[in-house]
Amino acid sequence: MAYEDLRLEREGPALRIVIDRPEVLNALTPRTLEELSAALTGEAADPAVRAVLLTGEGRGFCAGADLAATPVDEDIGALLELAYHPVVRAIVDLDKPVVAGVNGVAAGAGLSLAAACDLRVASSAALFALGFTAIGLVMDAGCSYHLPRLIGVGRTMDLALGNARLGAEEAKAIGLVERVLPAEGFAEAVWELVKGLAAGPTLSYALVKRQLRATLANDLEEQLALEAAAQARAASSRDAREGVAAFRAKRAPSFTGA
Ligand code: LHQ
Repeated sequence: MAYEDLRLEREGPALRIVIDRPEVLNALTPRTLEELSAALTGEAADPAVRAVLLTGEGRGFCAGADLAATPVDEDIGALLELAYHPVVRAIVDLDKPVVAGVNGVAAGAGLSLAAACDLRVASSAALFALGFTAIGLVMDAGCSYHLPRLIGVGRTMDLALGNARLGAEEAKAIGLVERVLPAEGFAEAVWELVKGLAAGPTLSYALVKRQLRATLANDLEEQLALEAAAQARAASSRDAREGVAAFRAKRAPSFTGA
């Protein structure tokens, strides 16, 4: 598919999806969202792709809904269901790691997308703000689901009502991002990190993703059952055989994702 608002770059098993509207800090229009959905369920779902980087061009990661192009006086509920929710579901449903490379400002639904990803790696120049209530709106695009799971209900409430702008280190301190990398060379460094994940045991990563996505809704017995089933599946994979053989032979494993 040809994209207007995105750039897709593939290097072996790693796929980089760049939101490419730097003049508006990569704010989201219905077309951008349609393209994100297509890329995440199309190119990213290719079994040969084993890890995905979602990042932004220029000094923004994503400034949320494009407030110039989004008809806020129309049926936003329908717009969310049609344009935003498929993107959130696609990130969650992909059976491989999806990393948000937060190169710059992440606001509103842009922060929602980062929160939906499996890992958040921020540039030291990144800035985080919910911003929804600053314009009289509420958290959307999965923000009220994912953010409390990452940072807790109290901190989410504080950020949602106060709209504080957090720098990368502050965001890391509260668990909103997992890693911070220097702004200089960020694009290359986060891409190396994703390429490393893409060379990993993809099935075991997918199963871990499922375990952790399920854990807060499960009780102990349900989670033990999920672990046993997932471990049985992982253990029967070629990568598990290779991982154990490599350990015994005292060499580095060579994973294929199978
Ligand atoms: C933008 C945007 C933007 C358009 C910067 N839109 N142009 C709501 C409605 C419907 C459905 C679904 O979901 C939602 C949820 C949401 O996402 S609501 C929240 C939307 N986002 C925001 O409220 C953030 C708005 N932006 C800002 O507060 C600032 O731009 C931030 C703090 C992100 C960055 O500030 P600065 O670094 O000072 O940059 P800037 O404000 O100068 O922005 C640069 C350009 O980008 C500027 O255009 P211009 O032509 O003046 O250079 C902005 O107008 C444009 N831009 N965000 N969301």
